[in-house]
Amino acid sequence: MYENLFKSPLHRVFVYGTLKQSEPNHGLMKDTANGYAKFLGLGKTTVQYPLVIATKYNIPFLLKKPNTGNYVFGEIYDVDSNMLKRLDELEEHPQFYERTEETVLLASEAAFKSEKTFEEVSESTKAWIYFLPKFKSSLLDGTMYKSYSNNGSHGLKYCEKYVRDSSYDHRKEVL
Ligand code: PCA
Repeated sequence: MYENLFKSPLHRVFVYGTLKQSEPNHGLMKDTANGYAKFLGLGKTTVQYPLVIATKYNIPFLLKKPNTGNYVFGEIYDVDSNMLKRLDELEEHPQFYERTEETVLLASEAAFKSEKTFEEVSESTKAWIYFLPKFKSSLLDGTMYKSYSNNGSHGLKYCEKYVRDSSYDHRKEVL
């Protein structure tokens, strides 16, 4: 498996939604059949963006509207090209979500637990983020989160892809 690292460059990804640890799509990143993924630490955006939960499937979206919403927390991984391809398939990049490379802060989990601020214990790095580039402006009327959890007090449980109604186009709710 590691020999693939010689063939495949690594790509740094900031995940903020269902791909995080303990969230519904994290299994995809843990499955070595999909490629390689190494957890580097916690991440925080250096620009405010709206993080919303939308559609009847309760999908988290980071909206490409800088300087609106919050500095959003997530997790940062280095992944190989095979894994990146799987992530792109899941997020339907670039037809639905679109990933762009952004400057983010990276902190080890241990450092985050100290008394210091995230900014004090983190370093700046570039990472790919899956955004919704174009969206209905009504999405900005709802709650904007600082971080995503499927089990949050919002009660908006994510509906996984395999149980969705194939005749229903949820994209119409947000595009
Ligand atoms: N998965 C991607 C984008 C939104 C989602 O649920 C992520 O976790 O970053």
